Amino acid sequence: MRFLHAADLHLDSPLRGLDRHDGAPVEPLRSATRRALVALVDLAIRREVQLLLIAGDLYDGDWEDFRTGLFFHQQMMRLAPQGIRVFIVRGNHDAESRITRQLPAMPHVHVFDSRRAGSVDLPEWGVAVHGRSFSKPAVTEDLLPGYPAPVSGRFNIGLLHTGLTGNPDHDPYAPTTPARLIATGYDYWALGHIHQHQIVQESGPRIVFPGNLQGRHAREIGPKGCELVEVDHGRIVHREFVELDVLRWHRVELDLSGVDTVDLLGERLAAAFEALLQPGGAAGPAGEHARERLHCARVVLFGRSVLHGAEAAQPGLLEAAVRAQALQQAGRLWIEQVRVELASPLDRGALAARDDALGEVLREVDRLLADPQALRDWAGDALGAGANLPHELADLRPDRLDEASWRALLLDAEAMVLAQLGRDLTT
Ligand SMILES: [Mn+2]
Repeated sequence: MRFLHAADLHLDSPLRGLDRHDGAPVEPLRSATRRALVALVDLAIRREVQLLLIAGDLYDGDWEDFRTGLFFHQQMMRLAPQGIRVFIVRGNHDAESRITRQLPAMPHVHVFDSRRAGSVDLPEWGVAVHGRSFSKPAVTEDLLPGYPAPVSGRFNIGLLHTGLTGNPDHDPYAPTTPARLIATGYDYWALGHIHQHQIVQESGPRIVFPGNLQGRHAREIGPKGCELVEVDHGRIVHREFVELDVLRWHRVELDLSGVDTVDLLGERLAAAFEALLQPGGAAGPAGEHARERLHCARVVLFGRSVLHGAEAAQPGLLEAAVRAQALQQAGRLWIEQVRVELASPLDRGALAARDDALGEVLREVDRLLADPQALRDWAGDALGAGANLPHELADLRPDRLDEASWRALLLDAEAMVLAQLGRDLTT
């Protein structure tokens, strides 16, 4: 007997503003959760499983219209002729009270009740499945005490949407402990809610969060998919995590210490992107599906580099360099965001201590940063009141800028000075 365990599909999850990014692949982003579901159903058919388990948050929230529900129906109907049964619990995102629209039930798809835990015995496969849905989004009590005793002689599977003992990224819904899961005497706990793949316990019973099926934004990085489990005579004889995400999120952190030209930056980026997209690397195993996968990266540039000054002189330079390099990857890589966290290669502390004009400038910057009123007075003296600014730029008048803006301007100016000096001091 084989089964798939998936959770947190968040079907038709909205883009959360991603489509506003420059050059964003809007359609691939928008359809990703649907295509991952198609990949899940493909896998169920190809590997000839008997059961598909979905441990909550199948939907992201109430359907905008009936299309979301119809799409799910359409995919589930592909499983019916194969004799594959589907078992679902509702989670906080698709709790009974949240989903107002409804479609007719499908005979091979069982959604567990939210009022009490229920069981379905499947003697033909030697399996019993137990579960309970969320009635409302914020379930704060432990749902476990209501779960039925294991059916003797069966491989007992429990479905539960739970924050378990707590996770900083997720609401602590339906909290419970591994010890209590173990005490039920079940053989497998199919959990959902935590979006990161996590094997809570290898065996006795096996307790697993498969993670979400498809990452939805730049913080949900790495491979996403489901668990495939094979049971023989009541024992797990094989298990694997199968990557099903059609679009994968990455965080690329690049240390630019010693990288002092845009060309060299390009070389470093090319190497980093090649490594990322290489089959078997972060891009996942080789194969047809892997080649079709789109990769989305947030790039963080850090370290001490004179490029810090080049960026200060020409804001946007480094982001443009990163995006240009990503374009070399033939449409397989989209840069979601570039974060420039570079520092000047010069030892600022040592420079500020110098007994010359440069040291004096840096000491003056420090003095102004420490004293908001002094900064305001100095800026007023240096720039005047801005009376000559055209009307449409009135927001930039010195008397209208807040303290944070002044500090940012001052640091930008310092970066430009140091960049110029950096060139002089390092050549
Ligand atoms: Mn959830």
